Amino acid sequence: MWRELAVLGRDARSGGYRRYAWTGADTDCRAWFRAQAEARGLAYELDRNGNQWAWLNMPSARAEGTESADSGTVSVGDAVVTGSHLDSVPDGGAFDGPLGVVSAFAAVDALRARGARFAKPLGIVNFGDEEGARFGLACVGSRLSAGLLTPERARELRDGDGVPLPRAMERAGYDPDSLGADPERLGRVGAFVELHVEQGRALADTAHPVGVASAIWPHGRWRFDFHGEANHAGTTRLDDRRDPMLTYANTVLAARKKARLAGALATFGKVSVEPNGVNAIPSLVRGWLDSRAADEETLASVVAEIERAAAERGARDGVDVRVDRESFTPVVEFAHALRDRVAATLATEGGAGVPLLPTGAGHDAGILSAQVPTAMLYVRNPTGVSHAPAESAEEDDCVAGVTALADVLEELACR
Ligand code: HGY
Ligand code: MN
Ligand code: MN
Ligand code: MN
Repeated sequence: MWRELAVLGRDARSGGYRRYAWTGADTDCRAWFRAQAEARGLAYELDRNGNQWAWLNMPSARAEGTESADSGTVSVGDAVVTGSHLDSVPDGGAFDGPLGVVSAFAAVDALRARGARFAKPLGIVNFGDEEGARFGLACVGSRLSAGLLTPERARELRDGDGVPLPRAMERAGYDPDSLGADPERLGRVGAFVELHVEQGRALADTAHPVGVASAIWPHGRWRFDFHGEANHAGTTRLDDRRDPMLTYANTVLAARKKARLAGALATFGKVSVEPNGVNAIPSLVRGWLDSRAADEETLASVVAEIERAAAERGARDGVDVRVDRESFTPVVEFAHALRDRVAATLATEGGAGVPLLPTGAGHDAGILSAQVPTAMLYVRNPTGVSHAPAESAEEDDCVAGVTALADVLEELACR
């Protein structure tokens, strides 16, 4: 199962993955998901936002305790759901996302082999466009379903070539008219457990192949537009230039300094330049800031300081700076009751506790946590690298992850 998936959307030169939402690689991954579901006799469903579901035992559309969809509120059903995403960042690793989906199917196989008897519906989900690599907003599928992204705003999203999200969906054979909150489907879910490769080195030097998530740092994306004046690289005196690249470069340095002082993170990982000619001073540099911190106050103040530094430098350079917040995800503290139950299930005999880890990485589990009790398991990553081809996980640790996930699902769905 892993091998079939591992060839899809892989760049032969870098060894990284380019599985962007609604592209051919994404379509191939979706076909793989559906085939895995059908091969196991699971009931396959595509929801209104293009998220894929596979049910071992289907919950009724209106599970016990679910209020009317018209009320707008999601109340908690009793289904236990696991899964993650199959899309990737540019040149992403093999595990971020797919490990959670493959482990979900493998855990269902393990539970069947154990002869588990399910007291509750059990489902597997593949959330669409988690990374936001194409349209700039992360977790589009789960945000739409949770009502945290309006269909109007989703329809305005465009990729780098100007293709609107609805057009991209249509081209991939999906109906963009159906986008919207899905309280009825989410209302079936009583617990969502996402398994994910660890994206740092927190487990790498421990004896633990698996950890449990405690919290997700608040994080967001800000677009910085630096407007200067295009001119000739060979004839414009340095003092006469209004060079936005200079302002941008100083802003990157300031971001690093401010983030370090505050114990936060700040990254400019994407930049575009106009007109992008070797021998012309740019007219516009557009850089995207990704910033994260342990709490929202720190994050807000770091970003404000970076904005201030950009404006001050812009004034010196004759460059006009505009900043737009493109997305923001508040802090997530995973539901304590579910987290503690998961941790207790995984504690070894003799009581060695499983590590509880906070992370700066965003996840669909974080988006859903506002409405559904969610928990996450992390599988050790020996390189600690993620969002790059060197992302890794040992086979034994992946097996330990599947066993842990199966134990947790059994605890939650079979009692
Ligand atoms: O960028 C993130 O934190 C996530 O992996 N989407
Ligand atoms: Mn990721
Ligand atoms: Mn991920
Ligand atoms: Mn010339």
